[in-house]
Amino acid sequence: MGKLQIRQIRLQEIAMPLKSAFETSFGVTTTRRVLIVQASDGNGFCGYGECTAMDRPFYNHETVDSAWMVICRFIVPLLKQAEVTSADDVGDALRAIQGNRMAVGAVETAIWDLESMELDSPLWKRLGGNREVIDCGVSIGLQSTTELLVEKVAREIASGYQRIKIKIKPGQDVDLVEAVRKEFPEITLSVDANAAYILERDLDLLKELDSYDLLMIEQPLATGALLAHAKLQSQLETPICLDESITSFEDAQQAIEMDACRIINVKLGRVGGHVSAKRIQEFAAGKGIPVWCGGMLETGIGRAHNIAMSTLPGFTLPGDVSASARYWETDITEPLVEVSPEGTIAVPAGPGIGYTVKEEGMEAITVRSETLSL
Ligand code: OSB
Ligand code: MG
Repeated sequence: MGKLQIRQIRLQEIAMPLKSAFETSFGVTTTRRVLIVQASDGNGFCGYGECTAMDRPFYNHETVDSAWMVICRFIVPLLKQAEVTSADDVGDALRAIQGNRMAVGAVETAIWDLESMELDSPLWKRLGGNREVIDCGVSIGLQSTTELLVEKVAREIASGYQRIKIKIKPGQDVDLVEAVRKEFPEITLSVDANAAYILERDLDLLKELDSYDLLMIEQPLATGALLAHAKLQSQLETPICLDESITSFEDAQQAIEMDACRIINVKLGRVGGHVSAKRIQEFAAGKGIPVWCGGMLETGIGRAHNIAMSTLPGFTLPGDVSASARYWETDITEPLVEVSPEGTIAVPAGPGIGYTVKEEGMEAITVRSETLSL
Protein backbone atom coordinates (compact mmCIF):
# COMPACT_ATOMS: atom_id res chain seq x y z
CA MET A 1 0.00 0.00 0.00
CA GLY A 2 1.32 3.44 -0.93
CA LYS A 3 1.97 5.99 1.79
CA LEU A 4 -0.87 8.43 1.45
CA GLN A 5 -0.39 12.03 2.51
CA ILE A 6 -3.40 14.27 2.81
CA ARG A 7 -2.26 17.88 2.65
CA GLN A 8 -5.45 19.72 1.90
CA ILE A 9 -9.21 19.32 2.08
CA ARG A 10 -11.28 21.71 -0.02
CA LEU A 11 -15.01 22.13 0.44
CA GLN A 12 -17.16 23.53 -2.34
CA GLU A 13 -20.88 24.04 -2.25
CA ILE A 14 -22.47 24.03 -5.68
CA ALA A 15 -26.06 24.64 -6.75
CA MET A 16 -27.41 22.30 -9.43
CA PRO A 17 -30.94 22.86 -10.76
CA LEU A 18 -32.69 19.55 -11.43
CA LYS A 19 -34.23 19.11 -14.90
CA SER A 20 -37.48 18.34 -13.15
CA ALA A 21 -38.53 18.53 -9.51
CA PHE A 22 -38.16 15.32 -7.50
CA GLU A 23 -40.96 14.68 -5.01
CA THR A 24 -40.92 12.13 -2.19
CA SER A 25 -43.12 11.67 0.88
CA PHE A 26 -40.84 14.09 2.76
CA GLY A 27 -40.82 16.97 0.24
CA VAL A 28 -39.92 18.37 -3.16
CA THR A 29 -36.38 19.05 -4.41
CA THR A 30 -35.97 21.46 -7.32
CA THR A 31 -32.34 22.52 -6.95
CA ARG A 32 -29.72 20.29 -5.42
CA ARG A 33 -27.31 22.08 -3.09
CA VAL A 34 -24.32 19.76 -3.08
CA LEU A 35 -21.17 19.78 -0.96
CA ILE A 36 -18.18 18.47 -2.92
CA VAL A 37 -15.00 17.51 -1.07
CA GLN A 38 -11.62 17.58 -2.76
CA ALA A 39 -8.66 15.89 -1.04
CA SER A 40 -5.14 16.73 -2.26
CA ASP A 41 -1.74 15.24 -1.48
CA GLY A 42 0.48 18.21 -2.34
CA ASN A 43 2.12 16.14 -5.11
CA GLY A 44 -0.35 17.05 -7.82
CA PHE A 45 -2.93 14.37 -7.13
CA CYS A 46 -6.42 14.98 -5.89
CA GLY A 47 -9.56 12.98 -5.25
CA TYR A 48 -13.24 13.91 -5.10
CA GLY A 49 -16.10 12.91 -2.87
CA GLU A 50 -19.72 14.05 -2.74
CA CYS A 51 -21.67 14.68 0.42
CA THR A 52 -25.14 13.24 -0.11
CA ALA A 53 -26.79 15.33 2.63
CA MET A 54 -29.70 17.41 1.37
CA ASP A 55 -30.40 21.03 2.27
CA ARG A 56 -33.08 20.17 4.85
CA PRO A 57 -32.96 17.45 7.54
CA PHE A 58 -35.97 15.57 6.11
CA TYR A 59 -34.39 12.40 4.67
CA ASN A 60 -32.08 12.07 7.68
CA HIS A 61 -30.73 14.43 10.33
CA GLU A 62 -27.88 15.78 8.21
CA THR A 63 -27.84 18.88 6.02
CA VAL A 64 -25.32 20.54 3.70
CA ASP A 65 -24.64 23.04 6.49
CA SER A 66 -24.24 20.47 9.27
CA ALA A 67 -21.85 18.42 7.13
CA TRP A 68 -19.83 21.53 6.26
CA MET A 69 -19.45 22.36 9.96
CA VAL A 70 -18.62 18.78 11.02
CA ILE A 71 -15.97 18.43 8.32
CA CYS A 72 -14.28 21.74 9.17
CA ARG A 73 -14.48 21.53 12.93
CA PHE A 74 -14.09 17.83 13.63
CA ILE A 75 -13.17 15.66 10.63
CA VAL A 76 -10.18 17.64 9.37
CA PRO A 77 -8.65 18.07 12.87
CA LEU A 78 -9.06 14.33 13.57
CA LEU A 79 -7.45 13.43 10.25
CA LYS A 80 -4.58 15.77 11.01
CA GLN A 81 -4.09 14.21 14.42
CA ALA A 82 -4.27 10.63 13.15
CA GLU A 83 -1.79 11.15 10.30
CA VAL A 84 -3.75 8.72 8.14
CA THR A 85 -1.64 6.98 5.48
CA SER A 86 -4.27 4.87 3.72
CA ALA A 87 -7.89 5.29 2.67
CA ASP A 88 -8.68 2.09 4.54
CA ASP A 89 -7.86 3.82 7.85
CA VAL A 90 -9.98 6.95 7.46
CA GLY A 91 -13.09 5.44 9.06
CA ASP A 92 -11.09 4.33 12.08
CA ALA A 93 -9.44 7.74 12.44
CA LEU A 94 -12.92 9.31 12.54
CA ARG A 95 -14.62 6.74 14.77
CA ALA A 96 -15.12 9.25 17.62
CA ILE A 97 -17.69 11.06 15.49
CA GLN A 98 -21.20 9.82 16.20
CA GLY A 99 -23.72 9.87 13.35
CA ASN A 100 -23.00 12.46 10.66
CA ARG A 101 -22.18 9.59 8.31
CA MET A 102 -22.71 11.71 5.18
CA ALA A 103 -20.09 14.19 6.36
CA VAL A 104 -17.68 11.33 7.09
CA GLY A 105 -18.54 9.53 3.84
CA ALA A 106 -17.86 12.62 1.72
CA VAL A 107 -14.30 12.83 3.05
CA GLU A 108 -13.67 9.07 3.15
CA THR A 109 -14.73 8.63 -0.49
CA ALA A 110 -12.63 11.61 -1.61
CA ILE A 111 -9.59 10.01 0.03
CA TRP A 112 -10.32 6.66 -1.68
CA ASP A 113 -10.34 8.49 -5.02
CA LEU A 114 -7.12 10.34 -4.13
CA GLU A 115 -5.32 7.13 -3.15
CA SER A 116 -6.50 5.34 -6.29
CA MET A 117 -5.28 8.25 -8.43
CA GLU A 118 -1.86 8.12 -6.76
CA LEU A 119 -1.69 4.38 -7.43
CA ASP A 120 -2.98 4.87 -10.99
CA SER A 121 -5.61 2.21 -10.37
CA PRO A 122 -9.41 2.13 -10.81
CA LEU A 123 -11.20 2.62 -7.52
CA TRP A 124 -13.67 -0.20 -8.20
CA LYS A 125 -10.83 -2.71 -8.54
CA ARG A 126 -9.19 -1.52 -5.35
CA LEU A 127 -12.48 -1.93 -3.48
CA GLY A 128 -12.70 -5.54 -4.67
CA GLY A 129 -15.30 -5.16 -7.42
CA ASN A 130 -15.87 -8.11 -9.71
CA ARG A 131 -18.13 -6.88 -12.51
CA GLU A 132 -17.52 -4.52 -15.41
CA VAL A 133 -21.13 -3.55 -16.00
CA ILE A 134 -23.74 -2.74 -13.39
CA ASP A 135 -27.50 -3.20 -13.64
CA CYS A 136 -29.63 -0.08 -13.43
CA GLY A 137 -33.08 0.83 -12.25
CA VAL A 138 -34.78 4.19 -11.83
CA SER A 139 -36.54 5.94 -9.01
CA ILE A 140 -39.55 7.97 -10.14
CA GLY A 141 -40.83 10.70 -7.86
CA LEU A 142 -44.46 11.46 -7.01
CA GLN A 143 -46.22 13.06 -9.99
CA SER A 144 -49.10 15.53 -10.23
CA THR A 145 -51.34 12.91 -11.88
CA THR A 146 -51.42 9.13 -12.19
CA GLU A 147 -51.45 9.45 -16.00
CA LEU A 148 -48.19 11.37 -15.86
CA LEU A 149 -46.67 8.68 -13.64
CA VAL A 150 -47.68 5.92 -16.07
CA GLU A 151 -46.17 7.96 -18.93
CA LYS A 152 -42.91 8.38 -17.05
CA VAL A 153 -42.76 4.65 -16.31
CA ALA A 154 -43.31 3.91 -20.01
CA ARG A 155 -40.45 6.22 -20.96
CA GLU A 156 -37.99 4.62 -18.52
CA ILE A 157 -38.95 1.09 -19.58
CA ALA A 158 -38.39 2.12 -23.21
CA SER A 159 -34.92 3.41 -22.25
CA GLY A 160 -34.04 -0.07 -20.99
CA TYR A 161 -34.05 0.33 -17.22
CA GLN A 162 -34.34 -3.06 -15.55
CA ARG A 163 -36.38 -2.06 -12.53
CA ILE A 164 -38.85 0.72 -11.84
CA LYS A 165 -39.32 2.16 -8.37
CA ILE A 166 -42.11 4.59 -7.68
CA LYS A 167 -42.47 6.81 -4.65
CA ILE A 168 -45.56 6.45 -2.51
CA LYS A 169 -47.03 8.27 0.49
CA PRO A 170 -50.29 8.00 2.43
CA GLY A 171 -53.10 8.88 0.04
CA GLN A 172 -50.96 8.16 -3.04
CA ASP A 173 -50.13 4.49 -2.81
CA VAL A 174 -52.35 1.54 -3.78
CA ASP A 175 -53.98 3.53 -6.62
CA LEU A 176 -50.60 4.37 -8.14
CA VAL A 177 -49.38 0.79 -7.90
CA GLU A 178 -52.65 -0.49 -9.34
CA ALA A 179 -52.43 1.90 -12.31
CA VAL A 180 -48.78 1.08 -13.10
CA ARG A 181 -49.34 -2.68 -12.71
CA LYS A 182 -52.38 -2.60 -14.96
CA GLU A 183 -50.39 -0.94 -17.74
CA PHE A 184 -47.21 -3.00 -17.19
CA PRO A 185 -48.10 -6.43 -15.75
CA GLU A 186 -44.62 -7.88 -16.32
CA ILE A 187 -42.15 -5.23 -15.17
CA THR A 188 -39.96 -5.48 -12.09
CA LEU A 189 -41.61 -2.91 -9.85
CA SER A 190 -40.99 -1.64 -6.34
CA VAL A 191 -42.25 1.17 -4.13
CA ASP A 192 -40.47 3.53 -1.72
CA ALA A 193 -42.34 5.26 1.12
CA ASN A 194 -39.42 7.14 2.70
CA ALA A 195 -40.65 6.27 6.18
CA ALA A 196 -44.14 7.74 5.73
CA TYR A 197 -46.30 4.98 7.25
CA ILE A 198 -47.18 3.96 10.80
CA LEU A 199 -47.64 0.25 11.55
CA GLU A 200 -50.62 0.63 13.90
CA ARG A 201 -52.45 2.94 11.49
CA ASP A 202 -51.49 1.53 8.10
CA LEU A 203 -51.13 -2.25 8.43
CA ASP A 204 -54.16 -3.08 6.28
CA LEU A 205 -53.06 -0.73 3.53
CA LEU A 206 -49.51 -2.10 3.54
CA LYS A 207 -50.92 -5.63 3.33
CA GLU A 208 -52.90 -4.58 0.24
CA LEU A 209 -49.61 -3.82 -1.51
CA ASP A 210 -48.80 -7.53 -1.18
CA SER A 211 -51.07 -8.41 -4.10
CA TYR A 212 -49.14 -6.48 -6.79
CA ASP A 213 -46.10 -8.71 -7.14
CA LEU A 214 -43.69 -5.99 -5.98
CA LEU A 215 -39.98 -6.75 -5.81
CA MET A 216 -39.85 -4.89 -2.50
CA ILE A 217 -41.44 -2.23 -0.31
CA GLU A 218 -38.70 0.23 0.62
CA GLN A 219 -38.62 1.89 4.05
CA PRO A 220 -42.34 1.86 4.81
CA LEU A 221 -41.93 2.85 8.49
CA ALA A 222 -39.87 5.27 10.57
CA THR A 223 -36.08 5.24 10.50
CA GLY A 224 -35.65 3.95 14.04
CA ALA A 225 -38.50 1.45 13.85
CA LEU A 226 -36.62 -1.82 13.36
CA LEU A 227 -38.99 -3.75 15.61
CA ALA A 228 -42.06 -2.42 13.79
CA HIS A 229 -40.47 -3.38 10.45
CA ALA A 230 -39.90 -6.91 11.79
CA LYS A 231 -43.54 -7.11 12.87
CA LEU A 232 -44.64 -5.87 9.46
CA GLN A 233 -42.33 -8.24 7.57
CA SER A 234 -43.85 -11.19 9.44
CA GLN A 235 -47.23 -10.25 7.95
CA LEU A 236 -46.09 -9.57 4.39
CA GLU A 237 -45.01 -11.80 1.51
CA THR A 238 -43.27 -8.89 -0.24
CA PRO A 239 -39.71 -8.32 1.00
CA ILE A 240 -39.16 -5.14 2.99
CA CYS A 241 -36.06 -3.21 1.91
CA LEU A 242 -34.52 -0.82 4.42
CA ASP A 243 -32.94 2.47 3.35
CA GLU A 244 -33.06 5.21 6.04
CA SER A 245 -32.82 2.65 8.88
CA ILE A 246 -29.38 1.36 7.85
CA THR A 247 -26.67 3.78 8.96
CA SER A 248 -23.96 1.30 9.97
CA PHE A 249 -22.79 -2.30 9.92
CA GLU A 250 -24.48 -2.81 13.30
CA ASP A 251 -27.82 -1.56 11.95
CA ALA A 252 -27.56 -3.96 9.02
CA GLN A 253 -26.62 -6.89 11.25
CA GLN A 254 -29.46 -6.17 13.65
CA ALA A 255 -32.07 -5.64 10.91
CA ILE A 256 -31.12 -8.86 9.15
CA GLU A 257 -30.95 -10.97 12.31
CA MET A 258 -34.37 -9.78 13.49
CA ASP A 259 -35.90 -10.20 10.00
CA ALA A 260 -36.82 -6.51 9.79
CA CYS A 261 -35.86 -6.60 6.08
CA ARG A 262 -35.00 -9.09 3.37
CA ILE A 263 -33.22 -6.61 1.08
CA ILE A 264 -30.94 -3.65 1.86
CA ASN A 265 -30.46 -0.40 -0.03
CA VAL A 266 -26.87 0.66 0.61
CA LYS A 267 -26.09 4.34 0.24
CA LEU A 268 -22.45 5.29 0.54
CA GLY A 269 -23.17 8.54 2.34
CA ARG A 270 -25.71 7.14 4.77
CA VAL A 271 -23.29 4.43 5.98
CA GLY A 272 -20.17 6.64 6.05
CA GLY A 273 -18.19 5.55 3.01
CA HIS A 274 -16.68 2.65 1.10
CA VAL A 275 -15.28 0.58 3.96
CA SER A 276 -18.59 0.52 5.79
CA ALA A 277 -20.54 -0.21 2.59
CA LYS A 278 -18.22 -3.07 1.77
CA ARG A 279 -18.64 -4.64 5.20
CA ILE A 280 -22.42 -4.37 5.01
CA GLN A 281 -22.70 -5.99 1.58
CA GLU A 282 -20.38 -8.79 2.65
CA PHE A 283 -22.38 -9.55 5.77
CA ALA A 284 -25.68 -9.37 3.87
CA ALA A 285 -24.38 -11.69 1.14
CA GLY A 286 -23.40 -14.20 3.82
CA LYS A 287 -26.98 -14.16 5.10
CA GLY A 288 -28.49 -14.47 1.61
CA ILE A 289 -29.77 -10.88 1.68
CA PRO A 290 -29.40 -9.02 -1.64
CA VAL A 291 -28.25 -5.42 -1.56
CA TRP A 292 -28.41 -2.65 -4.17
CA CYS A 293 -27.02 0.84 -4.50
CA GLY A 294 -29.39 3.66 -3.62
CA GLY A 295 -29.15 7.21 -4.92
CA MET A 296 -29.44 10.74 -3.50
CA LEU A 297 -29.81 12.70 -6.76
CA GLU A 298 -26.02 12.77 -7.09
CA THR A 299 -23.84 14.73 -9.47
CA GLY A 300 -21.35 12.78 -11.58
CA ILE A 301 -18.94 12.55 -8.65
CA GLY A 302 -21.34 10.76 -6.31
CA ARG A 303 -22.64 8.73 -9.23
CA ALA A 304 -19.10 7.56 -10.06
CA HIS A 305 -18.54 6.41 -6.47
CA ASN A 306 -21.90 4.62 -6.59
CA ILE A 307 -20.85 2.82 -9.76
CA ALA A 308 -17.59 1.70 -8.14
CA MET A 309 -19.41 0.42 -5.04
CA SER A 310 -21.99 -1.39 -7.19
CA THR A 311 -19.25 -3.65 -8.61
CA LEU A 312 -18.91 -5.40 -5.23
CA PRO A 313 -20.18 -8.99 -5.29
CA GLY A 314 -23.12 -8.47 -2.90
CA PHE A 315 -24.80 -5.91 -5.18
CA THR A 316 -27.02 -8.40 -6.98
CA LEU A 317 -30.11 -6.25 -7.65
CA PRO A 318 -30.35 -3.27 -10.05
CA GLY A 319 -29.62 -0.02 -8.20
CA ASP A 320 -30.96 3.53 -8.41
CA VAL A 321 -27.85 4.62 -10.33
CA SER A 322 -29.13 6.02 -13.59
CA ALA A 323 -28.00 8.34 -16.39
CA SER A 324 -26.74 11.87 -15.55
CA ALA A 325 -29.05 13.25 -18.24
CA ARG A 326 -32.14 12.21 -16.24
CA TYR A 327 -31.19 14.83 -13.64
CA TRP A 328 -28.87 17.45 -15.12
CA GLU A 329 -28.70 19.72 -18.14
CA THR A 330 -24.92 19.69 -17.66
CA ASP A 331 -23.05 17.52 -15.19
CA ILE A 332 -19.74 18.35 -13.49
CA THR A 333 -17.96 15.21 -14.74
CA GLU A 334 -17.14 13.78 -18.14
CA PRO A 335 -17.88 11.59 -19.92
CA LEU A 336 -21.55 11.64 -18.88
CA VAL A 337 -22.81 8.63 -16.98
CA GLU A 338 -24.80 6.84 -19.67
CA VAL A 339 -27.03 3.80 -19.60
CA SER A 340 -27.14 1.23 -22.41
CA PRO A 341 -30.38 0.05 -24.07
CA GLU A 342 -30.01 -3.08 -21.90
CA GLY A 343 -30.19 -0.92 -18.76
CA THR A 344 -26.54 -1.20 -17.75
CA ILE A 345 -23.65 1.16 -17.06
CA ALA A 346 -20.16 0.18 -18.22
CA VAL A 347 -17.72 0.56 -15.32
CA PRO A 348 -14.96 3.02 -16.30
CA ALA A 349 -11.42 1.73 -16.89
CA GLY A 350 -9.50 4.83 -15.76
CA PRO A 351 -7.82 5.44 -12.39
CA GLY A 352 -9.75 6.65 -9.35
CA ILE A 353 -13.47 7.18 -9.90
CA GLY A 354 -12.77 6.97 -13.64
CA TYR A 355 -14.52 10.20 -14.60
CA THR A 356 -12.92 13.62 -15.04
CA VAL A 357 -14.17 16.50 -12.94
CA LYS A 358 -14.79 19.68 -14.96
CA GLU A 359 -13.27 22.12 -12.50
CA GLU A 360 -14.09 25.31 -14.42
CA GLY A 361 -17.69 24.21 -14.86
CA MET A 362 -17.87 23.54 -11.15
CA GLU A 363 -16.33 26.90 -10.29
CA ALA A 364 -19.09 28.64 -12.24
CA ILE A 365 -21.81 27.16 -10.02
CA THR A 366 -19.92 27.41 -6.72
CA VAL A 367 -21.79 29.18 -3.93
CA ARG A 368 -19.01 29.07 -1.32
CA SER A 369 -15.72 27.29 -0.75
CA GLU A 370 -13.20 26.77 2.01
CA THR A 371 -9.75 25.23 1.96
CA LEU A 372 -8.27 23.52 5.00
CA SER A 373 -4.62 22.49 5.37
CA LEU A 374 -3.50 19.37 7.18
O1 OSB B 1 -35.20 7.20 -0.73
O2 OSB B 1 -33.97 6.48 -2.29
C1 OSB B 1 -34.48 7.42 -1.69
C2 OSB B 1 -33.72 10.68 -3.53
C3 OSB B 1 -33.48 11.52 -2.48
C4 OSB B 1 -33.59 11.04 -1.20
C5 OSB B 1 -33.96 9.71 -0.96
C6 OSB B 1 -34.19 8.86 -2.02
C7 OSB B 1 -34.10 9.36 -3.33
C8 OSB B 1 -34.40 8.56 -4.50
C9 OSB B 1 -33.75 8.97 -5.80
O3 OSB B 1 -35.18 7.64 -4.50
C10 OSB B 1 -32.61 8.11 -6.15
C11 OSB B 1 -31.84 8.71 -7.30
O4 OSB B 1 -32.33 8.61 -8.42
O5 OSB B 1 -30.75 9.28 -7.06
MG1 MG C 1 -35.31 5.13 -0.38
